[in-house]
Amino acid sequence: MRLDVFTLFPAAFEWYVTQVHVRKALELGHELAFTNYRDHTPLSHLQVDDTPYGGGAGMVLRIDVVAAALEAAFGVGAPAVRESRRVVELTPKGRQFDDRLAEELAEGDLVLLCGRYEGIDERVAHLVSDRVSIGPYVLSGGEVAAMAVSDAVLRKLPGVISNPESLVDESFAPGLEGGTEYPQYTRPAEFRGWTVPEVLVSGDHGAIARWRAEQVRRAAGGTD
Ligand code: 6GU
Repeated sequence: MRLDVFTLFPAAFEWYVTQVHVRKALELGHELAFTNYRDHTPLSHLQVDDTPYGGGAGMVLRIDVVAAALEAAFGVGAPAVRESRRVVELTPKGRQFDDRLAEELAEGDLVLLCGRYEGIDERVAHLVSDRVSIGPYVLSGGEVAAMAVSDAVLRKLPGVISNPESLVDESFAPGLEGGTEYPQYTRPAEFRGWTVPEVLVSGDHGAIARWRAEQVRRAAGGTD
């Protein structure tokens, strides 16, 4: 897939792109590109935002700036970009992101539009296919949300997680019927009197599997 992130702060992603699963995705031939809105602004003085019509606090990212950045990156009219890929505005007003949406977004090319300030001019609705939030709270910008979304999406690409076993039993995976993962322990077997469940050190793989399944059921609120 090709993943394009539009942001005023590409430097925010410098650490993120060094992560092993991101590098793995690139090795597998997937593409990751960052576009700084400011590099393509049609306005003078590198302006990208403006005061809100009707008054009020803060600044709003301009729609002409967002359109120019999309056009520079894709070489087609901005409204046409969503004909070939999902174009996602990251906004606290969006649909809440979840594992299923991560699967969906991993199916093709993807654009993530990060807002800043008070967000993007509402007319961005003409350019996007989706509006996505990562939870019911307000972040100062879309960058942290874009990292969360792209992290979850890249993990869905075949071969990005080298041990496919980690995906089978991962939280929310169908193997866990939408539940969260069972608890994990490692050495030491005892620390300050805190021990690990006996069954995990028993070597009885059947018993371990049953114990883990039980933990998943309990976490999901099951009764038996
Ligand atoms: Cl996607 N953006 C911002 N700015 N705040 C958020 C969010 C996104 N999701 C939750 N809060």
